[in-house]
Parts: sequence; C-alpha cells; structure tokens
Amino acid sequence: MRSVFTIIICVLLQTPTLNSDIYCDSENETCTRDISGEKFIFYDVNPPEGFNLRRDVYMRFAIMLAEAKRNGRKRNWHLVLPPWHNLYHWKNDKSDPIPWSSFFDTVLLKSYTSVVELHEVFSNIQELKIDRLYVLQNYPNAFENGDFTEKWKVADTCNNYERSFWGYKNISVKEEICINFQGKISQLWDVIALHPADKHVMFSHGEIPLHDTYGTKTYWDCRRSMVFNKQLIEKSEQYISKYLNCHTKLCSNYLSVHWRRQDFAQYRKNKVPSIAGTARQIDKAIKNFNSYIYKVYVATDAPFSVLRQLETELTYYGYTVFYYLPSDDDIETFKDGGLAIIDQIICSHAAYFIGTHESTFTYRIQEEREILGFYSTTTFNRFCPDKGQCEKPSKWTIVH
Ligand SMILES: Nc1nc2c(ncn2[C@@H]2O[C@H](COP(=O)(O)OP(=O)(O)O)[C@@H](O)[C@H]2O)c(=O)[nH]1
Ligand SMILES: [Mg+2]
Repeated sequence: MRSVFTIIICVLLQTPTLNSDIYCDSENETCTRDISGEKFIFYDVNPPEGFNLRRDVYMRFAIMLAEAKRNGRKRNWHLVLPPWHNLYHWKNDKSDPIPWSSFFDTVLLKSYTSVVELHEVFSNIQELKIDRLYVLQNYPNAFENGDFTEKWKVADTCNNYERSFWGYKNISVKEEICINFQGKISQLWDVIALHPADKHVMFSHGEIPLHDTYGTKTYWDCRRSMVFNKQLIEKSEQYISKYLNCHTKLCSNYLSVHWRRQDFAQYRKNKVPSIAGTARQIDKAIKNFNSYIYKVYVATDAPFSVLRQLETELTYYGYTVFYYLPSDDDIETFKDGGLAIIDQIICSHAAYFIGTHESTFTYRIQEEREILGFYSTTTFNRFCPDKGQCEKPSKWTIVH
C-alpha cells in the first residue's frame, strides 16, 4: 500500500519543476517525504554589491547548508538562488530578474547542495509568504574591547532596509526581525532556531556573515561546482581560438589583464596605475615572463576612449591588443552579466594574468586559473600604483 502511495505521489510530482528536483529525484527516501516538511532559505545582498562579491556570498550560504547536510542534519532544507536584479554596475539589464541558469550550469550547482531557482519555487505556488525576514546588521562596534568575537542578538533598533524581493510583487513577509550579527555564517542556524516551525526564512544583507573557513578544501569543493554555462564557455572559447589563436585550455601565447577602472580609478586614485604606468607594467611582465608573447587581452570596465588610449600605449611597445567587442546580438543574448563573464573566461586561459588589487572580479579569475591548473606565479599578479607602496597580492591557492 505504502509503495503504491509513493508511486502516486511521485507521478503527481514528476513535472520538470521544483517538485521533481527536490522531492523525487534522489533514490530512496525523498519520494516518501512529506512535501509540507520542506524548508527554504532565501537571502539577499546589499544592493550596491557587484556580481563577484555576490558569488562569494552564495558560497557562504551553500557551504553552510552543505556542511549541515554532510553532518546528517537539515535534510529538508533548500537554498533559494536569489535572481540577479538591478545590479549597480549593469547598464542594460535593469528590469527583469535574471535566473542563475543564464550564467551558471545549475545542474552542477545542484550537485553540490540542494539549491533551487526562485522561479522554480513559483512553479507550484502563486504567492510566497516568508515566515520570518531576518534583517542582518553590523554591530555598531565590531571590536569591543579590541576583540572581534562571534556573536549575534535580536537588535533593539533597526537600520533602514528597503525590501525589493528582486522585482517580484507576490512575495510578502509575516514578520521582520533585526539581528545584530558578526562572525561565522553557521551561526544563522541558531537564528533560524528562534522559530523552529518556520518553513520560509529569509536573510537580508547576506554579505554580513563570514565564511566559517576560507580557502579550505570545503571552500574549493563548492567553488569548483560554480561552472559557467555552456553558451558562455563556448562563446569565450570561440574568441580565444579565432582571435588569440589558442586551441587548448592552458594557453601559452597571450597575456591577459583585468584593468578595473570606474569607481576604482575614481576613489582609489593612489592605488591604481595611470594609463602609461599600466602599459609599462604589462611590458615589464611580458619581458620577465616570456618575451615571445606579443598578444595582450584587456578586460576592463573603462570607457572605450580610455581603453583606446591604453591600446595606443601598448601598440607603441609593439604589442597587439585584444578586447571583446560584443555585437548587438551578443548584448541581447548574454546581457551585461554574461559579457563580463566572457571577459573573465578569456582572462582565465591566458599564459600570464595581471589583475587589479582588491577586486573580486580579479579574485574569481584567479580561482578559475587555480582550477585550470596554471602555476600560481602566472596568476597572483597585480597592477601597482605608479608611485608608493605596492603590497603583494594575497595568494589563495587551490586545495584538493
Ligand atoms: N565586461 C566587464 N565588466 C567589468 C569588468 N570589470 C568590472 N566590470 C563590471 O563591474 C562590476 C564590478 O563589480 P564586482 O563584480 O563586485 O567586482 P569588484 O567591484 O571589482 O570587486 C562587474 O560585476 C562587472 O559588471 C571587466 O573587465 N569587463
Ligand atoms: Mg564590487
């Protein structure tokens, strides 16, 4: 009787939606599990934060869930992937929320831990009522008595938080609670335990909790599951093959740079080089590394006129400069987020890479290169300011 019942439930749920993913696809026990017992974590990130810090915030939440599951706990919990919406750096894509599948291979994300896209949540409900929205906020003084300690507490006063729910109009909240929070993300399980019956829990300011451990095997296992989707990889590899004339993953014939400008050039003037200084550093790096290289790929958020100035400088040194100029079709297909990823992929395959200090865009390229297996000396290089101190870049090498 029980097995017939199980089959009926499974057939009912076998749609290519959230249900089939979550409730029926692991071999034994999931099909018999009561659907009403499933629980979901939602999170959001401070609006001005860019794509690449958001990727790190995702990893913190995904690892928190995966580690709990690895210890046999939280089996009925799932992490909801917050759509990409209204990102500060994106000029073209301000309107519709963009799912993670536009950028990542979600089959691989799901193989790491139980994650679902928000639109999948809505494939079987019309409206979503979040049981508890925890608005995370920093303690007014992070270093009390000179020490940074792990702690959280329900706050007496709430900082202003504007709910946007990624443009979705059919999400509401039953109760909002402000939490002063500092330290490791796994403490959020204790916050969730305040209301054990909750099924839909959301955290805003997901960037406040920190990784339990950074740069460990656990970190890299999750990082390796964040693979870009096929279309983006293909598009980038076509470019590398056609223009840079490299047909393998570990290219030996071009150098790449991530030349972060915009807000970095504006607010950190004494930390980034001038245009002439940038060209000088690229020339020096090539002469030290392999003077046969003459192709330089530039990924940048600089205005086109500034990029052309750098190109002129580098041409003067005898280099051929490459950059990705998207067609109107490419812009439509890949959107700002995808175009930036194409830049990152092309940088990842270069023989030698120079990045921008303290840019998460650069960090993600460095990780990709570690995964590909480049020597770390070809990866952890940074542009220095024209004058003054230039700290060594931090080296986060892969752990298998
Ligand atoms: N296409 C492209 N976009 C870039 C480049 N550098 C920065 N951007 C854009 O600017 C944003 C920078 O924000 P973020 O990802 O947080 O990186 P960070 O601010 O450098 O740490 C990126 O997400 C891109 O949208 C680049 O080299 N190429
Ligand atoms: Mg940023």
